[in-house]
Amino acid sequence: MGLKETLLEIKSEAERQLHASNANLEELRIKYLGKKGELTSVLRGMGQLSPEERPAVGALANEIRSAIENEISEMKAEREKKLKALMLESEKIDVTMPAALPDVGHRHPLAQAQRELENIFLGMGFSIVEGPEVELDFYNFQALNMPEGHPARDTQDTFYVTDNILLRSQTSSVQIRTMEKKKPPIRIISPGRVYRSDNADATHSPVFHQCEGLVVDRGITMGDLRGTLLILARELFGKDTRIRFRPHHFPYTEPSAELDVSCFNCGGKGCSMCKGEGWIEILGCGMVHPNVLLGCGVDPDEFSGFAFGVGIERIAILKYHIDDMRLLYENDLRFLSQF
Ligand code: 2NL
Repeated sequence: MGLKETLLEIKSEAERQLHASNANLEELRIKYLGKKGELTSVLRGMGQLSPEERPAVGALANEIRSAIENEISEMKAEREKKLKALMLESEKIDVTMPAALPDVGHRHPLAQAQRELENIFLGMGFSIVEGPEVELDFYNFQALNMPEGHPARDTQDTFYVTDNILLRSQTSSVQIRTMEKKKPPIRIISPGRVYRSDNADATHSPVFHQCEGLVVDRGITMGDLRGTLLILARELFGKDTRIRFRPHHFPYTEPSAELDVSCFNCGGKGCSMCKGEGWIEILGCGMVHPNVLLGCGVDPDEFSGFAFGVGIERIAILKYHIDDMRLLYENDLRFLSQF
């Protein structure tokens, strides 16, 4: 067989292989057109031809080479186009699809209760004041008419940093600091975290939250205290809520009282919520003791004031029907998402 026939044979074989299904185009390119490829080795044999034959065979070889070359690059381009179309189809993004919404949380029930208290008092013209949780013995006890050795210190036993520095057991310390700095009229609440050396159970926690209130001005009476707390009770538990004072004792108020609200569950008839009493205790209060005013540089002959302290956990538990305070600290979303 002459070179010409060999070339034509190569051409038709190349074409057959290229059009076989799943032909490996790169492999075939190397096989036919590469340095060690079939066309190259044929061209190497050109030396045996007579000078007259060479141009025609050379031209034919070149023609076949470029035909195969073109065929392969066209097929490659075709395949790439198909692949791209396939990818465009399969990776299509529908920008009109609704977005995956992030999980939206909400305020912790304790924070909700605190906000509610704050808003009620802001509405009555009170300001919100904050202060340190690590406090001097003076502001937590002495200034509140509880000198060293006073028995009431035991009921408010807390955690000590040194003999003189402790974690505040009530936010009254913030109000003492306010009275020291600012002349009456004073109308403030001080919400915040407080500490007691208590073991945790359904109704106690060594860390809890309190909102204290203080009003000092000329002519402030127990009537102002009652009116303020009645508004608080009605805002918290409904407009038909009634209140009553029960006599009590705190070293920092005189007289002192505990405040009950009529049961918001039964309206006062007696039920499981109020343990048959018709009344539920919600806070402690009283008229600021003259010794406390004097210690802060406020003249008790010119000014008088009332104060109260309410546990924020207590309000949250009552309002949201929570039966164990510890649930408020566990941060279990199955619990929290219910409020
Ligand atoms: C409670 C209720 C109370 C006060 C807190 C207070 C603050 C100042 C002066 C006088 Cl600066 N009193 N706060 C008054 C009565 C009750 O808390 O059950 N405490 C153990």
